[in-house]
Amino acid sequence: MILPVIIIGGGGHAKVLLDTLYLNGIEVLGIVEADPEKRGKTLLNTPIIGGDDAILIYEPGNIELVNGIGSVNLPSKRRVVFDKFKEAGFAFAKVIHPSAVIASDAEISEGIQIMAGAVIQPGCRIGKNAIINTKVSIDHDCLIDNHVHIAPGVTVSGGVRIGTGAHVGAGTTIIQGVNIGSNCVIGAGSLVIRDIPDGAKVMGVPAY
Ligand code: JB3
Repeated sequence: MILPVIIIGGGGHAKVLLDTLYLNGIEVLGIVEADPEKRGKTLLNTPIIGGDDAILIYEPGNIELVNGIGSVNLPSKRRVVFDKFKEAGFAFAKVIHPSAVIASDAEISEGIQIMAGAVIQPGCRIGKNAIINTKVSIDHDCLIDNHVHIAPGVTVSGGVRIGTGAHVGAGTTIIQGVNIGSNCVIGAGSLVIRDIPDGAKVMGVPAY
C-alpha cells in the first residue's frame, strides 16, 4: 500500500521533491516548516500546514515522511531531522523520479531521493537518507553510505566508496576505485583522482 506523505521543509529541495511525488501519483498531505512566515502558504499548490509538531497528530503507520531539507547550507540538519523522526517511529519514503535509470540489482535504502535523469548502474548500494541529485551518474559497484548528498551533474566511476554524510559538489568527476571518507566536502567542479580521508574538505582539478 502506498501511504500519503508529509514533507519536512519547504524550500528549493522540497519543491523538486514535490514535482516527483506528484508525477508518481503520491498523495501529499502537506509540508511542515520551521519558518513561521511560511506557514499557511503553499508550495506548488501544496499547503504548509504548520511546524514539525503537525506530524505528531498522525500515527506513524498511516503516513510516510519525505525529508525536504537539502544538504547545501544545512548538511547536518537533514540528518538530525531523519534520526529524530525515525526515533519517533516514522518511516521515510523513497522518492524516485520516473526518468531515473536504476539497475535491477542496485540496493537503495529508506528515504533515498533519486532525482530526474540520474543513472545508477549494477552492483551499487546506496544508504539511507541519501540524495542522488539531478543527472548524477553512478557507475557499477559503488557503495554510497547513509546521508550522502551527490549534487547535480556528478559523475561517479565504477567501484567508488563514499562515506557517511559526505557532500559531493555539483559537476564533480570521481575516477574509478577511489575511497571518499565520511563527512567529506568535495567542492563543485572537482576532479577526484585519489582517496580522500574522513572529514576532509577538498576542491579543484585535481582535488586536494
Ligand atoms: O542544489 C540543488 C539542486 N538543491 C539544493 C538543495 C540540495 O539544498 C538547493 O539549491 C538548496 O541549496 C538546498 O535546498 P533546501 O534545503 O530546500 O534549502 P532552502 O531553500 O533554504 O530551504 C530549507 C527549508 O527548510 C527552509 O524553508 C527552512 O525554514 C526549512 N527548515 C530548516 N530546518 C526546516 C527545518 N523545516 C522543518 N519543518 N523542520 C526543520 O527542522
